[in-house]
Amino acid sequence: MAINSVAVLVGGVGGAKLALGLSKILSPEQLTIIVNTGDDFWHYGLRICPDIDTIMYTLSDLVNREFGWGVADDSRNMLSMLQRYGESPWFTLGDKDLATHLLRTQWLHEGRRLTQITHQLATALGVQHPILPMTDDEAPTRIETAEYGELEFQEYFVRYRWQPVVRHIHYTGAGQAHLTPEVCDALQRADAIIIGPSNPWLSIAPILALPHMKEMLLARDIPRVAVTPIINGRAVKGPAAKLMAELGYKVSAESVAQYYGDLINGFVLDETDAPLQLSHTRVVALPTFMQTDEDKVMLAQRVLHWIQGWS
Ligand code: FO1
Repeated sequence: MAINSVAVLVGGVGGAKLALGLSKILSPEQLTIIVNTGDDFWHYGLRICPDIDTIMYTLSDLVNREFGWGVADDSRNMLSMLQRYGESPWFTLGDKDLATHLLRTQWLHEGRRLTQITHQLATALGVQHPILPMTDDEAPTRIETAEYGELEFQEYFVRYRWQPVVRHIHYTGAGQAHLTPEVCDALQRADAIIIGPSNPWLSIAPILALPHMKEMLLARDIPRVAVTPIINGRAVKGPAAKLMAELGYKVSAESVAQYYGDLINGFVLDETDAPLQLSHTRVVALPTFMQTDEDKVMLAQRVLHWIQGWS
């Protein structure tokens, strides 16, 4: 099967790693990166879009590789000044990163769409592959916790370091949000869909919660492949394993595949994990743990090679 156009759905640091690998193999005409915006929020009057920026900084090689987000070699003068004013800032905004949020916020206030803004920012940083927000509308994910009731996503994730027990996740706003013409076009052109090794409940579900998204993914008979974020019952990074247990799932790659259900017809398991058989879904075991850029390119290559072998 020839693969000429891939749409990859991502959010967070794990998804950015695979997106980087794919971007090293596929041209900007062949790859579209569709990004979760459920994590986006307003903070000190600024619009922060963490997952978009993580992809943008990763693909432009500006990313802070230690954290996986933010800009490398950034300073924190603005945060120090906030502290002098008596604030206790819990969300780290580096001085260089701040420029991204300032421009984005100004352009949003001028009435421009997040899709256009993201294109302009990414292009200025030298990124050629299309990075598309899942929607131009605000569609915040909210987390219902045992300790604090309902929290904004970043309060749960950063302020409370994802320690509260999650009772429920609300994809607030997603139900009223609209798919953009750019996302629709990418999905209609794609001859393969890849779901990155992102947190299924926090990063991918907000994308899937958009009206018509699932129907669009299922509309054509093409490979729809998810890459596991769970290896040997553990999350590579972040709260995926803890969250799964709290939501009542067995913490395993199999649970991830079952969660995606009919939406996928292919699943990439880690090669060190127990073999898995799924009805109606092809399974392949590959080295999914990505540390170096070579690992990222290798995984992307092997996923594409696997899909190309489908009859
Ligand atoms: N993650 C943190 O754990 N702590 C932070 O202070 C933090 C700041 C931050 C600033 C800009 C940005 O683009 C991302 C940032 N992140 C931070 C990462 C981000 O909140 C999460 O990784 C995602 O929302 C989860 O996908």
